[in-house]
Amino acid sequence: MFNNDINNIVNAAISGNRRALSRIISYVESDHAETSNIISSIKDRIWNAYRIGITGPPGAGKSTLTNELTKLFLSQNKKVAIVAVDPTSPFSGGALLGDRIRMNDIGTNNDVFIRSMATRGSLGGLSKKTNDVADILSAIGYDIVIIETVGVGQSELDIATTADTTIVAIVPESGDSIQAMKAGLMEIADLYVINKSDRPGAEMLQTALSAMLSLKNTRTNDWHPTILQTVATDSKGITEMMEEIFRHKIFLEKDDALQNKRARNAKLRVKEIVESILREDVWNEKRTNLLTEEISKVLEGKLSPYSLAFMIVNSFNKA
Ligand SMILES: Nc1nc2c(ncn2[C@@H]2O[C@H](COP(=O)(O)OP(=O)(O)O)[C@@H](O)[C@H]2O)c(=O)[nH]1
Ligand SMILES: [Mg+2]
Repeated sequence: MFNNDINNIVNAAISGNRRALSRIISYVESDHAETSNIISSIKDRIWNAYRIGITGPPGAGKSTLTNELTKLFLSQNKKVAIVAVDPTSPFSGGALLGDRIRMNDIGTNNDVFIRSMATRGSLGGLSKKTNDVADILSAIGYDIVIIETVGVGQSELDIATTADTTIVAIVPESGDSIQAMKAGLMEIADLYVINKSDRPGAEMLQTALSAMLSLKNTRTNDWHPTILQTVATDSKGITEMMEEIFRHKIFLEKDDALQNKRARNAKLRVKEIVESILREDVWNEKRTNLLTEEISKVLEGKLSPYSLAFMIVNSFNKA
């Protein structure tokens, strides 16, 4: 594909052509060779949107919260893009049916764009693709990009490397497991939302969580995560949730904290890209052959795995 074509599709997407936008997203999702050109062509616009990450266990109400939050943003004339990342879903590209149905009332709005992303059985590259898609949606002109990820394994931590504000959604039933809550999750949360607080146990969870948070070492100037109770299905607590997001945004925008956070995240991202380039580079035909040819010596005890690795690395340096 020529750069011209990419520019045409990107421009069409910017002027509101949703099919063009879907096409660009499909390119980066399928690891299309043009991904780097696509992102390069929008590089001066990728930071335009504010990025909100929402993570938590399956069924916590992340999609319902996102839906309600989006309605509020729309009432403030903001354009909202939603990326639903579900590594547990076997689907790819298209919409996750359940999410699509529930988000139906916002799904038909012209100022909302919803995209589901799933992996084909592997988690690898998902955070890279999520970043790419978030960049594209920012560049296209969405004011707010919301990224919903299911809190399983690494994906919940990855979200913090994309989001400006990270929300961790939990439910009263999480109370028992709150002690076991992963330290990593505690590090990334800017805002805790106890959803389904129409159910028993919300107060107890709030008390336990705030006790845990008070044990954390923080400096006075640090952001102190808030805990909110919501009932997403009744739109309860959603205004407060939005206000907290804006309060955090204002906090970050003071003293360059947002710039610093984005710089930290962008560094991780560039590192990840460098590693993927090197990884692809390293196992070319020559090195793959070298590995195949010499592996018998390792089995015969004539060459250590380390020596062979160094041989391969050195052939890399000479290449
Ligand atoms: N009782 C109650 N149910 C809720 C609430 N929020 C969401 N739900 C329901 O919980 C289920 C899972 O919600 P969903 O948003 O899909 O959760 P996700 O998997 O985290 O995205 C759905 O049936 C929702 O209607 C709430 O505040 N209270
Ligand atoms: Mg969901």
